Amino acid sequence: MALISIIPDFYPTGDTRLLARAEELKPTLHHTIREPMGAFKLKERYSKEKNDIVLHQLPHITMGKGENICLDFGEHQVGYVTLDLTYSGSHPDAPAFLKLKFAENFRELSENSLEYSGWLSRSWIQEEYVHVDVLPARVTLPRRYAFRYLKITMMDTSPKYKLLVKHAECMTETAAELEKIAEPDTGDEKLNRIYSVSLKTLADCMQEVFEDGPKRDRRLWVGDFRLQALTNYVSFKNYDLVKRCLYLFGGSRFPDGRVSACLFTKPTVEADDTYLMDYSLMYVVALEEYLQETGDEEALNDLYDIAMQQVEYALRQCEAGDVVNEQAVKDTFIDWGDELEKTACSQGVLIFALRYARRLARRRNDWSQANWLLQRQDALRKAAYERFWDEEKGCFVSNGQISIASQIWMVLADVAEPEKAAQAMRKTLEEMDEPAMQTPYLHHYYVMALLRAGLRDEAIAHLKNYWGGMLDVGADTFWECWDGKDPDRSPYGGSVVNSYCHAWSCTPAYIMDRVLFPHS
Ligand code: RAM
Repeated sequence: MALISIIPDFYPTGDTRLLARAEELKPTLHHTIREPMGAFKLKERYSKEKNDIVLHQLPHITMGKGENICLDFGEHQVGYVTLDLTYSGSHPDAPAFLKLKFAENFRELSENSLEYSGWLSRSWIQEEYVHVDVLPARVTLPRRYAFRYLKITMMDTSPKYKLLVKHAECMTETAAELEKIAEPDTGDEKLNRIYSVSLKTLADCMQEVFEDGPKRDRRLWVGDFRLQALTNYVSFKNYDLVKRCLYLFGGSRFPDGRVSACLFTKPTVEADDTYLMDYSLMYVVALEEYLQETGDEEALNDLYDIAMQQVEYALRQCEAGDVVNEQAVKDTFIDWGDELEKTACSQGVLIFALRYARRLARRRNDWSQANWLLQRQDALRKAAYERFWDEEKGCFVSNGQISIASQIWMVLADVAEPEKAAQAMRKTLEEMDEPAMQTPYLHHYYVMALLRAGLRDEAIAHLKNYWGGMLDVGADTFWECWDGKDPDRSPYGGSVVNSYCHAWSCTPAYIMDRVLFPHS
């Protein structure tokens, strides 16, 4: 499923007051210098076999035409790279022509980007061709990269000299201060590691906004943002960054007031012409959760109407019969994958968001709105139960399809009574394979639905199994997409553009801290 929305003559709103407030809340970025912890050569340019190099010998290892050296920075980095290059042999009589490839994990390092032909731009692949005219040289690359490995391939030199990589460093950049966070102590080694890696994932995505991924798309998406904000509350507690993002989304919207699914901040703040109904509803949820944490009256006053616009728009999509219409379903993301029938999910997200919208209305003492939202919530919940609950099958069925995603959103929306919710969720454990859940985004909501249905042990097991599965195959930050049964899976037609440090996978720390093992 390609998600490409192009609206001709799209002119998003620009609320200068909200955007000015967002600007004031811009975070300080912290920088650290990191050097490689190891190095190796790949046997062939795209091979998975490697020969290790003793690091202190690196400045003496020469590179001739076609040879490569891979620097291993030990863990995922986000930042700017500087290389000190020199030569051995005669004076260089031709430029050094290098290819630099940055990779978030080892798998990506040995992929040949020329084989990629997916629907997402190949320009996301982090590779550069560089000519160095004069050696020795200090080369500082202008782009910010997200990587653990840097492969330097000597595309061409001349027979008269060889290249030496004397030194390399990365100036990392993040709005988070990971070193100030205490080590987790869950009593379970795997959970501890999952906790730490989830915070490392979040830290690397915390830049001038909560980015979805520092490799790609490097921008604010509402669905990712809500999960980042939650995890931030149990860790870095950067409330201003959350507020900034709420104001950015509020400050540039669709002309009819809808919150865009994502937005650009450079060169100026501009909403993308992509609307996802579930994402715009997550704006409402994120605002209410932010207020739970901070009680920030200014934000409530400034953003309340915008939040209400989102639910009101979504509610207009289900005027006939209290079930979302086809357009709403088309506008709903939930997860990647074409096979998923999303009617129940779309309805579920709306009911879920109404719970938060009602809380907002109560905070604002807007009682008539709160009352109206309650009535709509009840009507939608009743309609959902009638339309989707299948007594014989003992679970929710969405237009003939039984999926885990439908159970998740019906359960999170409290559509069925607790016993039936538990029955439906148990069925997901036993017999619902297809359509498979594809991303940690949906897996997060899966864990939350298991917990809501009272299946705590199953939720913990899933957390360990799914996020732990990424650790088992070498993750040091959590990924955008992971399916242990299909490790090559990519929503984009090629895993070389997948992001391996992705915001929506950062929630295990939140789940452990707030839900599984809350501090007394
Ligand atoms: C992708 C991004 C982002 C997600 C959207 C729907 O492009 O990875 O994280 O929110 O899809």
